[in-house]
Formats: sequence, structure tokens, C-alpha cells
Amino acid sequence: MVAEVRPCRESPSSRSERLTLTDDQIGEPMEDRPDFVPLSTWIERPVDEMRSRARAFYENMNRRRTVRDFLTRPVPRDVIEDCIRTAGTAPSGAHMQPWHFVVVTDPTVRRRIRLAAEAEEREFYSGRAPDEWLEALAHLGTDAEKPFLETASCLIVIFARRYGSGPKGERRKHYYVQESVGIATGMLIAALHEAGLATLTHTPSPMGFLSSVLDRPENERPFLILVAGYPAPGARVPDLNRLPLDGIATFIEDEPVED
Ligand code: IYR
Repeated sequence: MVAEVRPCRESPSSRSERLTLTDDQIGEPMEDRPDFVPLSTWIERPVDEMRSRARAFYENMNRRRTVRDFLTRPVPRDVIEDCIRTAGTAPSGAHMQPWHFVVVTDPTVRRRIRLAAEAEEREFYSGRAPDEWLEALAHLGTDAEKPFLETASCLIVIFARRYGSGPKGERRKHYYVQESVGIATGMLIAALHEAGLATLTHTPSPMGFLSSVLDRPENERPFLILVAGYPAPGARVPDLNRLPLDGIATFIEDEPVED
């Protein structure tokens, strides 16, 4: 039997003790110290099974491409929910879980995000970005037009929580916020791909407007917009190569592992 890992307590215990920020502004209070329990979720797998699973997972992930042309077709909300649950299983500094995911399907809000993002991107492409950066991007064919923010039916805007609240509502610093949120975002991308949705990581520069458009609290900073949806028929992607293993990894080995 695989035990389920308990989700965090949903409701705060000491609402009235909050010092400065409300729960909504700051997020859920952290649990008090958890007990230690036996590791019951681990599944021991024969090496052959490990090999075939690792290979199958790689082959599927290697089919992932960043897509820029989407259908307007709505995506099932429960699929997005489960993918976000997966993201929420990511490891995080001191288990602070310093992330928040805002799912936007409302077309009016998507339009506001598009208009604000394009305003920033026009500045970026017409002067703010150094030439070296624009040259590095040129082969991707990107420009200030971001129609996908409106055409794709689902935007997941990821926020990084720089601090949260302790059991008494006191401000609690978060650690390794960027690393933690980056890991959670990678897991979200993998989950969406595994589920059969295409994604695009979009980072308008700067993206402070997302905090006001989405009415997010002061302790959060926008991290990235993840566009999720179905690719438009005929969608094209740049013909990129991925670095081979020996271009991305170095092994400093003991003895080869025997089966
Ligand atoms: N934010 C801009 C520019 C951009 C930057 C990088 I680094 C990319 O990999 C792609 C785009 C834009 O979204 O167009």
C-alpha cells in the first residue's frame, strides 16, 4: 500500500493574531513541527524496470517543444488542477513551498495581460534589450507581439512568495525561493506535457504588472507566465538540437554499478 502524503492544513488557526498581513496576502501559515514517520511512499523497482521507466520518461520529455501558436480550445480544469498539485510536490527550501499559481482563463483578464505584456515587450525589443540579447534571440523569431496570451485558453501565472507567515501570523522568511519555484515550474511543465498539453514559458520583461492585474499581495513576485493549451494545427517550431549527454553531464565515477 502506498500511503498518501498528507496535504497541508487548509485553514489558518490564528487569524486574529495576525500582526500586519492577512492570510490572503501572505498565504497559508506553516504547520508546526511535523512528526517523523516511516518512508512509506518509496517503491523499490528492479533495475530493468528502472531502465525502461527512465528511458520512457526521457523519450516522452524529449517530445516536449515550446509552442507559440495555440488553439482557443478550452483545457479541462481538473487536468490543470492535477498538474498544479504535481508542481506543489516540489522540494523547497526549508519546506516553505514559496509558490502560488494563478490560473487565468477569463478572456478579459487574458486580454489585459496581453496588452500590458506587449507594452513592456515593445520597449524591450525597441531599445531596452542590449543588442547582444536581441542577437541571441534572433533565431527564435520572437517579437513584441504576444497573441498567444489571448488565444491560448489557459495562462498559469506563477508567483514566488518571498516570505510567508508563521503559526502566529508572524512574518517568516523563505529560503532558496528562486530555486524552489524554478523546480516547481519545471515539474509543472513536465506534468502538463505528460497530460498532453503544450506549453510556452513566457517572461515579459519586466513583469511587475502581473501583480496589479492579478491583485497579488506584496510578499509575492511574478516568476513566469506558463501558457498551456492545444497547439494550433500547422504550428511550427524552430528546428533546434538538444545538447547530447556528454555536453551537459560529467561523471566522476567510482566503479560502474553492477546490476
Ligand atoms: N521576454 C521576451 C524576450 C525573450 C527572452 C528570452 I531569454 C527568450 O528565450 C524568449 C524571449 C519575449 O518573450 O519575447
